[in-house]
Amino acid sequence: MLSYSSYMLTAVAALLVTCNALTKYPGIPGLPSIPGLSGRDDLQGQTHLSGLPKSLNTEVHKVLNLKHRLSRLKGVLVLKGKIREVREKIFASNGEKVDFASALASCEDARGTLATPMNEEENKAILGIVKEYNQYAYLGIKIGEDAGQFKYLNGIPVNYTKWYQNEPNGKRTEKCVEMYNDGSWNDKKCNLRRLTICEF
Ligand code: MAN
Ligand code: CA
Repeated sequence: MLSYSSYMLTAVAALLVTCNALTKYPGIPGLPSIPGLSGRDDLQGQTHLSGLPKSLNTEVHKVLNLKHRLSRLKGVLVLKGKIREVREKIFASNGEKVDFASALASCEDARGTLATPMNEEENKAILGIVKEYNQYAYLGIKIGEDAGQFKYLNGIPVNYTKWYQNEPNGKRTEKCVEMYNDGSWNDKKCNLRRLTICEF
């Protein structure tokens, strides 16, 4: 009993550690390695993870292969300007101008939500898309019904803002927020057509 559960613990720990190291792991057997990465740290050339039964070792390598493949696909999307990445977030647009509810619905249909800048870095990434299409965009921020406070779509009050001078000025009549093409924000009615930018 003890040996089986300790096996599983070792296996899970090894899987997590290995997955964690994967961003810099080019050493998938049968695949070309990435120049500039070498040495034991990145597991290059390691074909068997010690302490793992063969079947789990195979599973670990399948996961590593998938992660490696995903990071290459991500490279293609970044290269083609289809996505912008900020840490864990990915921003992308379908290029369509629609009202707030439709924009949110299309982001959610794609398993994302409307782009919601939580800091300057994210605001700049979204601004990049606004500039690329030269269209203002709705953000994932709405006025709360109660105190007229602006909130994220999960109901939490915003803790980063980039209001244009003298905004917000809609006095509860402008319940949505648009991003201008300098990255600043304006409270705005929700029924206009604005660029859809999602985050994933
Ligand atoms: C328009 C609207 C408002 C905005 C003002 C700024 O009236 O876009 O939301 O605050 O312009 O002058
Ligand atoms: Ca306004």
